[in-house]
Amino acid sequence: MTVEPVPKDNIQGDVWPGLPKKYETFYFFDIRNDKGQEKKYEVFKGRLKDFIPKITTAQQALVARNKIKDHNGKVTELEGDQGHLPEAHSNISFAQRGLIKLGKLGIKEISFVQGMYTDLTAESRDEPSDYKQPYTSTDGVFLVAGSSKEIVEAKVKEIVALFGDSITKQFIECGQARPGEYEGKEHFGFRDLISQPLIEGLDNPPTGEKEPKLVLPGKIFVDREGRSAPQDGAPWAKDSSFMVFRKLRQNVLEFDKFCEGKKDEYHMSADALAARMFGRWKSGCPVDLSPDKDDKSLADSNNFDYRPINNQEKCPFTAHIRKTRPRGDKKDDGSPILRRGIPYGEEVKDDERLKQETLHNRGLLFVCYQGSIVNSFLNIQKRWCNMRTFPPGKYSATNNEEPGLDPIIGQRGPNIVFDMSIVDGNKQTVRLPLETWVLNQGGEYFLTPSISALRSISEVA
Ligand code: N7H
Repeated sequence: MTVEPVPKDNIQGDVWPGLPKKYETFYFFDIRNDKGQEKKYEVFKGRLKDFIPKITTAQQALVARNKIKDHNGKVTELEGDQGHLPEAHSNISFAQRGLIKLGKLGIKEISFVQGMYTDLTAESRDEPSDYKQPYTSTDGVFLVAGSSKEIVEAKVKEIVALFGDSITKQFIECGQARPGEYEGKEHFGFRDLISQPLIEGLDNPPTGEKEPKLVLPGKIFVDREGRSAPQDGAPWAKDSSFMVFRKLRQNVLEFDKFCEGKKDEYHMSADALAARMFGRWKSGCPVDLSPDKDDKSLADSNNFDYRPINNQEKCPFTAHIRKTRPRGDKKDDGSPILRRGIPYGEEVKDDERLKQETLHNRGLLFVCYQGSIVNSFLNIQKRWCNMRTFPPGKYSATNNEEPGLDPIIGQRGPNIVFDMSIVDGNKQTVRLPLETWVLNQGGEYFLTPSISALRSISEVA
């Protein structure tokens, strides 16, 4: 049976295939009342109608990416010199409180309805003090991505002028690809955004035997085949996707110092220890395919599945990429997310190197899209990364102890030992105590409406 494909002109381009981005601004806004009219937002709706044709759809993003590819010979999310293609692209997303103002009710996704702050401070391990911006009063966000700071800033100005007094700026977050040889790498120095779920009807099927299979479109888009959460109360939302935004600070010097400090005890180089924690070497090469050295010829490889699955000699059970996408450890790709993040903050500075201490805020503006936050992001963060017992059934290979937490994004909790099981350089299964190198700075859940959903939202009563 063939799956009905999601129309590329009905989805926003950052969801799929991803907007080309060297620089990106997230402009968080509040929707204002019509003048003198409480709880009426018709002016905003009118402006939104004018904005819809300016949104970069998936179809247009594909064209833009291909143009860059032709220009450079290659392009990944963050790679490639786009210096000669001065373009900026915009998308828009709404938090639940924005949709309520606009009269668009019926979304049943519980996490989205209550928002990230409530969801993750009440029922998971975020602390209220993590939230450094007023995320709990944000109605929506414009996402503008492009080839340079100037071009993105000009586009933001254009959008702000279009919406005029129908919105108030709350705050902005800016990300940029790292410079020179570090382009495409995040601040710990690892290449990011190599592996993404491939979607039936949009992507070509994987070619490698061990690569994860295509996922049904309903895993990423609302009300499509394979849907993880029915949205029958909101038929207008078809083809939309839920966006998770999370600002994650990275303490790079502390991470490096830890690996250097532990290398002798674990009988491997600092780079090898770090690679074990991620599941890939800095180049991107999977440790499951090359456990002892970084083989750059495998930097793009996605052809691995951790089999035999009750063995962690090559890749620890709790390595970041194994926790977040267990491949052979699970029957199917149960919680797929399309990751579209970008680094923020400046490169590590001399004063920090001198003190061996992080003094400036830098990290990742983490963004991911999915058909259900509960079944994807939340499941990954809360039930997999934060749980010592995941993946299950590994006791015989971990000296009858629990596998441990995700060393990169696992969050400490009361009475929880923060460590992981690992096979050291002498082939001994031992515990590695962990420190916190990634610190949450807050975020929010959004709906990235399809173009048809945006038209429906913009209908003036
Ligand atoms: Fe992770 N990093 O940039 O160093 N991540 N991530 N992530 N992550 C991955 O395989 C990183 C975070 C996933 O398909 C790689 O494409 C950092 C959150 C998933 O095999 C690297 C942070 C969540 C995958 C990083 C961070 C995820 C993945 C290897 C925080 C979800 C794909 C590149 C600051 C809750 C797994 C690659 C697969 C890969 C990094 C956060 C999920 C290098 C630094 C919050 C699903």
